[in-house]
Amino acid sequence: GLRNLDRCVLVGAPVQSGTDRLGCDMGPSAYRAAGLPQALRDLGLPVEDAGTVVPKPFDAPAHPNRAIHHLAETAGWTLALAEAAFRVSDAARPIFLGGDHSLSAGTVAGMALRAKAEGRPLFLLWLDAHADLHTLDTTTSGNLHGVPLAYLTGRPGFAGYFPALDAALDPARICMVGLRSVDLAERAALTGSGARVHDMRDIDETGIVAPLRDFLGDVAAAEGLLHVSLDVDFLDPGIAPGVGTTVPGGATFREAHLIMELLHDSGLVRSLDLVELNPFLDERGRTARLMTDLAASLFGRRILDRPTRSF
Ligand code: EXY
Ligand code: MN
Ligand code: MN
Ligand code: MN
Repeated sequence: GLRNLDRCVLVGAPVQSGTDRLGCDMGPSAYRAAGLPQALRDLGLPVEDAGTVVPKPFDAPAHPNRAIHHLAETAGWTLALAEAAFRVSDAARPIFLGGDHSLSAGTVAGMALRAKAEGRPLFLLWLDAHADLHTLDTTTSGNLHGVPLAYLTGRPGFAGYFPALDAALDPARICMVGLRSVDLAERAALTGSGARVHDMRDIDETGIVAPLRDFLGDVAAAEGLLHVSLDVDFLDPGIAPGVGTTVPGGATFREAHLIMELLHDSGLVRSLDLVELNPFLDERGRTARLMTDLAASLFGRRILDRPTRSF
């Protein structure tokens, strides 16, 4: 589609209420310090800075699971980010600068409504070492960055504690890549869910190209739009140390760039989350710069010109 010609809109989402570490609220500044706006302008893309979202008040009762922290604050971010995403122009591609992965509860919900307003189904590519599929009842860490996909797919127990969803996301429209740390309760939810799940063993055995091309072909066939949610911990900690939940054996620099280039070639990407960067844990900004490079590849940066392949 013509998606690649639209302008980019940077939306600051300094959310850290989903983790029990501080630092993710410095993420948006770190992307700006790493030169993300200029890297996109260097590609000839108009770049608009929509500024920084602030959480809305959300009156949630205390939850019986006493491990959960910052529930009302995180639900307030979800409400604010869903509204911010829904308000994005149909001629602009938002890049949500996180902030921890709980922000995706809002951005994906809002983008699904935006896509619906444009008459298109929203598909989701979840690049992450983790499934983020805990419910408020199954989480043991109480960190709400581990629940966004459960909320978005309508798993039980969120009503009253999180904003009501317009519609649950059909797991058949979700592709997860990079899994290597999945808790028991999440495995049960994944089995038979209908989501396409590619853990790191799949990537090692079959590579990323075929499963990604297959998924993108289905998005194109459904005249859908794609939201990409890129968690820093999808990448190997050796190249991306600036994150609080590192898991050994992540994606390499080249695997990640290849995914971004295939996504750009598809012309299907509507929006992007860059999540879980914690600059306090980074090493002289190298993780912020890597994520900036990956975003530039997603928006079209290339070494050589080559014919793009339609899907
Ligand atoms: N599953 C673990 C938990 O629920 O605490 C780890 C979650 C990490 C979530 C990060 C954002 O990907
Ligand atoms: Mn995550
Ligand atoms: Mn993760
Ligand atoms: Mn905790």
